[in-house]
Amino acid sequence: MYRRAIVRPPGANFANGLTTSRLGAPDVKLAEAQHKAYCKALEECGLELTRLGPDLHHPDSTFVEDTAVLTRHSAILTHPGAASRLGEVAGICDTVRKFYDVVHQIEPPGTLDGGDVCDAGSHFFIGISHRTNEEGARQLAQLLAADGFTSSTVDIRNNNSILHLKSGIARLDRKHLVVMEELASREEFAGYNPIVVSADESYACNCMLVNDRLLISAGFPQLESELGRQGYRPLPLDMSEFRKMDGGLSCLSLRF
Ligand code: CIR
Repeated sequence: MYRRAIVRPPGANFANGLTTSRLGAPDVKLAEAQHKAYCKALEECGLELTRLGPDLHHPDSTFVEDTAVLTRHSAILTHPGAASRLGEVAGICDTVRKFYDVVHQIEPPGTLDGGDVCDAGSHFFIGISHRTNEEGARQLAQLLAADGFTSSTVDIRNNNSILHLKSGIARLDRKHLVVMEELASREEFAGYNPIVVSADESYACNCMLVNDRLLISAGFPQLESELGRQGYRPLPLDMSEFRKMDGGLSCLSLRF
């Protein structure tokens, strides 16, 4: 069960953030409205929100998930792989310390984005991507191991359509993993019943189970109905403006 989440709305310069998508510039007002709806959905799932103010020094700072990995034992502040995002960590640190006595930090030359870290219960999948390097993954694995968690890496550097591991997978529970076609046959995920997402709905892989609801991007009917068939309760949210900046549902919050 999650009880809390940390969120930060997009700032007026959100459109100046990093992106590889060719979907055009985001409409900042619409992004703000979508962010409000996202926060409301988290509250409907029973979470108490800590709402940070917009950070105009960092246009990507609404994607708070990349700045920390929060487990039931400790918080691990990351060292993001994009230079323009490094300063975001200082902006989240004090908030994380309010909730965690034990706070670690990924140190250079390690780089790590929270979007590459998939919490699978007592195990963590760590994506090696163009943002998270092997040294960052090694440091995280060591910190997790000290708390009794196991971990394994998943190299996604050849999967050009995804920025982070969690752009392509979502672990729902002990049995179910939502996974994009390209990653579905990876041996790392043997042991799960894969819910394979077709290439045309791949963006929707980044969904998240928050207590009794499954938050999913709106506009992906095949995955939404499949999840319904499997007994989940999908709660669709419009993410169009965040998608334009390569962001998904999970990136917009730190849940714990
Ligand atoms: C970036 O390129 O870093 C941002 N524009 C998007 C980050 C999305 N975060 C995530 O998937 N965890």
